[in-house]
Amino acid sequence: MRKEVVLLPGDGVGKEIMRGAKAVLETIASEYHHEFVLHEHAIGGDAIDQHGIPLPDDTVKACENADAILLGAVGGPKWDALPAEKRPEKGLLGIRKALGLFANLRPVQGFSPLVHASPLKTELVDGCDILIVRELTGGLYFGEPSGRSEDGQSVVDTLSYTRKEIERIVDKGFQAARLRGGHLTSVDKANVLESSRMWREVVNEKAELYPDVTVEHQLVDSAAMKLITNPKHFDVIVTENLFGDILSDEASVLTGSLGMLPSASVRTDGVGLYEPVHGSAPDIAGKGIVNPLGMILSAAMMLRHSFGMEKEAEQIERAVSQSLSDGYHTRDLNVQSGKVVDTEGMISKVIE
Ligand code: GGG
Repeated sequence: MRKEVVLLPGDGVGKEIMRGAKAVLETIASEYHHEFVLHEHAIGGDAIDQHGIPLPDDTVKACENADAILLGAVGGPKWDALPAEKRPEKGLLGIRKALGLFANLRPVQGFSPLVHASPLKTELVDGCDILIVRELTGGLYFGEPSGRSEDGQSVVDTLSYTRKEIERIVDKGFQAARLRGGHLTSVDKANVLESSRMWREVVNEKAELYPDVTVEHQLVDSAAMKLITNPKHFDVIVTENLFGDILSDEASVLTGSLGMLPSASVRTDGVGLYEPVHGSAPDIAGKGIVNPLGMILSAAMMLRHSFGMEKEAEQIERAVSQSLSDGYHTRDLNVQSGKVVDTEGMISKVIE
């Protein structure tokens, strides 16, 4: 198969982890006789430095024409003083919006060699397998008005959703729960927020269409607590943009490191964007020590979801698991035994 893939390395550790994705794609291409044509474009702070804006038109065009997109990370202190609309993060939010990528799938799956890497008790995390389905193009991150008053003394952000936007993401949650044989937890803040009350109404309506899925509602505060006190309670979690962003970082504790989590941002059909859940990690950028596995696992998700390459995706996941079983890990993982390797070392082990 021949596939056109746009690479958006972005900022901070973005370029270092993208090396890992490129290396696994090259290896898969040569083993399975595929051709991945890789086109690199700028986004975030990198695009601000090169073109003065976080999301240049040619990046959007290239993404629209691609078969899939791989993104590293955006943001960093270098651009902190910029006004909100010019910041690197606007590039990431903008590409999701421009492509209509409303559903962000964040699997939280522990690799057994890392079961002791989590600060939580082993019996809590062993066998954990959760999918967080996060709404990605609405809510507080996009609502208008958003900004600061002229005198700088007040601020506003707006949490808005249309019923249609809620329906399509809730459907994604139910479909995912159905495929996984079952249980959906809808997370909201319906005791306080009007948007959450509509969210709950939609979930109850949709539940009738998916009688094979058991559904429960949880308030986000208690869901956050339960995620680390009883994580095995959860199978699929569906939630709005901000709650999903926060809960998925929290859930990464179950896997031992935020550096382990991949994600897929998709729409009903067409192009998908794949990126690790973590950000640009400016504190370790350029040191060659970042964990590349979240990025490599995102490339595996791309092969599976966008190209239907199940065998190839499984091979990458097995290679990651094998490298960890062989004792190799980056220093973000709190593993007592084994060998600490740098980013390149980890990439080489997976390729091997
Ligand atoms: N790879 C994810 C990333 O770059 N995160 C930084 C960020 O701005 N995240 C906001 C979000 O994911 O909505």
